[in-house]
Amino acid sequence: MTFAQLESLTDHVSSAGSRPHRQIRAPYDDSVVGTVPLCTPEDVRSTLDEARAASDEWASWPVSDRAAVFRRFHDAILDRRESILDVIQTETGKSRPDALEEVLDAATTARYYANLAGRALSPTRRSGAVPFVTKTVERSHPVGVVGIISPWNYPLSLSVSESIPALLAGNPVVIKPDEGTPFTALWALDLLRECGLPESVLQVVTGEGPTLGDPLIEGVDYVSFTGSTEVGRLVAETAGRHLTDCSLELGGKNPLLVLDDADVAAAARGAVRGCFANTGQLCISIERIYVHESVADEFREALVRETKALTLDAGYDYDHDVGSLLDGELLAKVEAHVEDAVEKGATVLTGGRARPDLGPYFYEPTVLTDVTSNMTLADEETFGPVVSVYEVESVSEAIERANDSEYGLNASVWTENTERGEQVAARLATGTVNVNEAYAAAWGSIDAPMGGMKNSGIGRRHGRQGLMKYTESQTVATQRFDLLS
Ligand code: TXE
Repeated sequence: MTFAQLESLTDHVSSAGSRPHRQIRAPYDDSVVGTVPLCTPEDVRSTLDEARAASDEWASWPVSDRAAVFRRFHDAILDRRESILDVIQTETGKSRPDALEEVLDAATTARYYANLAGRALSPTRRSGAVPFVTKTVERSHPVGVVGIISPWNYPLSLSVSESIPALLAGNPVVIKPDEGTPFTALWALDLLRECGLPESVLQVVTGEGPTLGDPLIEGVDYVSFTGSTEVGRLVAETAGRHLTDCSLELGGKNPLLVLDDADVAAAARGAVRGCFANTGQLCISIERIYVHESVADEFREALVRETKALTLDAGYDYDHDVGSLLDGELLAKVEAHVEDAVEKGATVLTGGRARPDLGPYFYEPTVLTDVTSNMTLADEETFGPVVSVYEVESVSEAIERANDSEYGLNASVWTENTERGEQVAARLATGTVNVNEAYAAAWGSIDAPMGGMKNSGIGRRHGRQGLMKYTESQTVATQRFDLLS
């Protein structure tokens, strides 16, 4: 898409013309690809007023009419995928296959919730206090206006896909995308309006999180946040002061366990996908591997071979597996983590260096060993293409070390005995566990909840929970005294 086409998307942002603008850069080459308005707290408040004014009308739409919008969106986004893939890649620098995952996620989410909403939102008969005399019904009402604060790593999935269940439940939504990656959400907003979504029902405010966060959280009835644990705490504090419900999907330091009876070649292939998908900038990405000593040599060798086989480059085609990091700040963090580890005695098995010849923020997929607890990356999230491999003597040790983290988002277990894998899964303190897969089984299942334990967050997305969190349940119990007399 051209500069002018991207800029025209900002017509959807309230007060767009009159505000200072921020330049948006393409990570592949650091070129400026467009500018977006920096909205003010006042813009957020007026956008929320507009959303609130649209609440009753939107809630009065039959669920089947709301669902029809998202069925059209499902088909439309797949038809126009080449265009949205270009936008996602332009502003994130990710590879084409990684961008495609987001588009498929948006389409699947639209279709899944369009099918589920009618059933899930229908009034449900419950047991009455006095059987036959009390008719007790649970109803699901929209929660009100929903605010979504989303990060840059999945600019479509974590903003627009997340808005779909909220909208289907009858709520207007205001999205605040990450300041550096706003065009994806604006592109999808444009398409949703074309598919019949009324203008005030979904809106996007662009600008800085610290400026727009509080006015957004203070003015909504539910906040969905995805981002860092640090900012998640601030969001929860503000929401708590206003007794506003929220869900938070935060960081991770996700472990992968290779048991002594694993198919080692398959585990290595799975680990490579788990560690380096989206250049490691993925909340459920694998950053720690615990491998049983009896298969450790074979596993390390296979992991290094598979990692070296990955292609790293810029390009708007399907020729490359791994793309760029987002920006210089993230590159500096990845470099600092690896340098600190190496200085303290870690060994680089492959990778371990930036690739300025490919673009300003490229970093090679990196496998480390000899990592010890005094190194920053031992427990801090790197959020880049870096994984540490540790040898363990037993399954119990692997489980104990996997659970020894402030985070609890995702885990992976590899064993030829799937029953054993499920037993290990039950002992892992993470919101999702993939047995003989690294992350795709849980991420790919739109019908099952995903989210974090411990400092990885509160609440779940996907599945029935991902819809019902955007509702208030109301119990109506009607007594029929005439039946008693
Ligand atoms: O996140 P931030 P960043 C982790 C990852 C990454 C680190 C920092 O480790 O390196 O967080 O990333 C908005 N009130 N994850 O800086 O700052 C901001 O504008 C309200 C894990 O991008 O948390 C953006 O829209 N909102 C993660 C969103 O919060 C505020 C994904 C996320 O930004 C705000 C991303 C404030 N005071 C990062 N300050 C995952 N789980 O996938 C900022 N924001």
